[in-house]
Parts: sequence; structure tokens; C-alpha cells
Amino acid sequence: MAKFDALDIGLVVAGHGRHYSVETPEGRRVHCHPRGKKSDCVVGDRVRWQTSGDEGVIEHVEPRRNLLFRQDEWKTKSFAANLDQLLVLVAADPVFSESQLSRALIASESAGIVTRIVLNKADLDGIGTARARLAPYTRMGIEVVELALRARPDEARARLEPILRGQATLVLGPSGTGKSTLINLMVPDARAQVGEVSQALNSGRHTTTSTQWYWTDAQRSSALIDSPGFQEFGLRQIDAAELAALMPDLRAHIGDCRFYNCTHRQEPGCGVRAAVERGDITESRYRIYLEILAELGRR
Ligand SMILES: Nc1nc2c(ncn2[C@@H]2O[C@H](COP(=O)(O)OP(=O)(O)OP(=O)(O)O)[C@@H](O)[C@H]2O)c(=O)[nH]1
Ligand SMILES: [Mg+2]
Ligand SMILES: [Zn+2]
Repeated sequence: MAKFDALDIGLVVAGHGRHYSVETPEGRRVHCHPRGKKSDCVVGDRVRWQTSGDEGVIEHVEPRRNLLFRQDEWKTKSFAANLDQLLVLVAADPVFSESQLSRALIASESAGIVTRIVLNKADLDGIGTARARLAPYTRMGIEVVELALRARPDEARARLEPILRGQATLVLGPSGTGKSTLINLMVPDARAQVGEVSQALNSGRHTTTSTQWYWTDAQRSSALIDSPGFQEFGLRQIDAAELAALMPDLRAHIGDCRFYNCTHRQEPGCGVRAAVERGDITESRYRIYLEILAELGRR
């Protein structure tokens, strides 16, 4: 028996800097501080805690099933733990960065989390271009769900319900893509703050500033996790030699390389570069691979 087993168990449902909101199995939310200096728990963590006055103290974080995080040059940013799946949101407008999208997919692949792409704002003119840019992702086996969360909410809800049922789902993506709109659609009493795009872009401001866990049903069997939009997405946690294997379109060809330790840059007999030349891997995906590889080499 571990020494914390006698303490109450709770679920971290929100983090605000140095303190957390912890939900009891009965659904009560307690304001908690971590014991000591380090505050290394994240939304989705199961923790052991005890009462201290009218607040609580987190004594222990239970082992995690998985953890989605990014690692920039100087800091590590954890998104959430113990996830069943990830939805990466992009939109017809603002135009999305394929590099950011790929980075989120590589992080989730590395963490072993099932991932779908949601392409939102299908009502806007940019949808055709956005759809075409996502075609390579569909081809590599990633499901792309096209929605108009605000413009056609009933249709969006019908598409999402079976995907979300019984799952803990993190909603991740750049600012202004509709993450909070999705939460509000699926969780009627969530009241997540939704920002106007023009405002958000002009001020460089993110409407959502902290990660938050919402139950979509009274039985608390399905959950959605809203998160702040990201700009930077470092992948310094990835081993350079593993990078290609975390990109499904590249992975399909690494068995054809002459050298087992091929970096797919300039080696002769490279299966990945041959696939780029044939058009089986897009130029932009190969460019993103080289860009991330160069970052990892500079450690
Ligand atoms: N045209 C159109 N706009 C939408 C749609 N869905 C959401 N929006 C708008 O997109 C803007 C941004 O939505 P949010 O839900 O705040 O985006 P977010 O991803 O939560 O943004 P951050 O919290 O800053 O990361 C709002 O003005 C929404 O009303 C849609 O289907 N079509
Ligand atoms: Mg938001
Ligand atoms: Zn190669």
C-alpha cells in the first residue's frame, strides 16, 4: 500500500498558476494548493489531497496514463494528462500554420493519444483552400472533421456527440479557431468566454487563458478540456532519430532507406526523399520535418 492511499482522491479540473481546483468523486470542487514549492500537476491529474482549513493541500499526484506537452527552448508547457483523445482545431480563417498543426500531431503521436483534426468555420470562403491543405493529413490516416460550429451548430453537435461519448477529450489549437465555441456548444452551462477574431488578432490576445475541464453530461462520463490557443510549439522532448517515425506519411517510407540510421537529408538511397520526389510526401511536410530536425540538432 502506498502511503497516500488513505487520503481522498480528486481530479484536477482547473489550474490557475500556483493553485488548482480539485473535484471530489461526489462532484464537489475544492480549492487546493500543492504541498511544498513544486506545482507539477496539470488538468486531468488524479491526486491525493487533504483538507486544510476551508481549502485543500495536494499531497501526491497519481501515475499518469499519458501527458500531452510541448517543450520550447526554455520552458516545458503541459497541456493535460490522462486523455482519451485529442481534437486539434484549425479553421478556414484565420489561415492555419501547417507547421503548428504538424507539431501538435507529432506531440500527440509521441504521447500515444488518439487524435482527430477539426476544421471549423466551413461557412467561410477560405474553406476550400483549408480543405485542400488538409488532404495530405486525411491520406496519412488522420480523420478530418469539417464543421461550422457557430454557423451550423445542430449539425456540428450531431457529428461530435458520437466522437466525444465516454471520452476525456482535450481541445487544442491556435487562438481564434473556435475551441471555446465548441465547448459551449457541447456543454450548455459552460459559459466559456468566446472572443471576436478581429479583437483577438489585433491585440495578440488569447480569449481563453487557462485550461479547464468540463463534463458534457450529468453522469460525468464524457469530458471536454478547453485550453488557451498556442503559438509556439517546441518539440524538444522528441529524439531526433525518432522524428520521422512520428510522422505517418514519412514513416511509411523509412523502411526503404539504404541506411538504418538515415536522417533523410542527403544520404544516398533515401526512401523518404524518393517519396517526396514522387509526390507521395508533400514538399511542405518534408520542409516541416527538416525544420524540426534542425531545432532538435541545436540542443
Ligand atoms: N464564421 C464562423 N465563425 C465562427 C465559427 N465558430 C466559431 N466562430 C467564431 O470564431 C471566433 C473565435 O472563437 P473562440 O471559440 O473564442 O476561439 P478559441 O479557439 O477558443 O480562441 P482562444 O480562446 O483565443 O484560443 C468567435 O468570434 C466565434 O464566434 C463558425 O462556425 N463560423
Ligand atoms: Mg477559447
Ligand atoms: Zn532516408
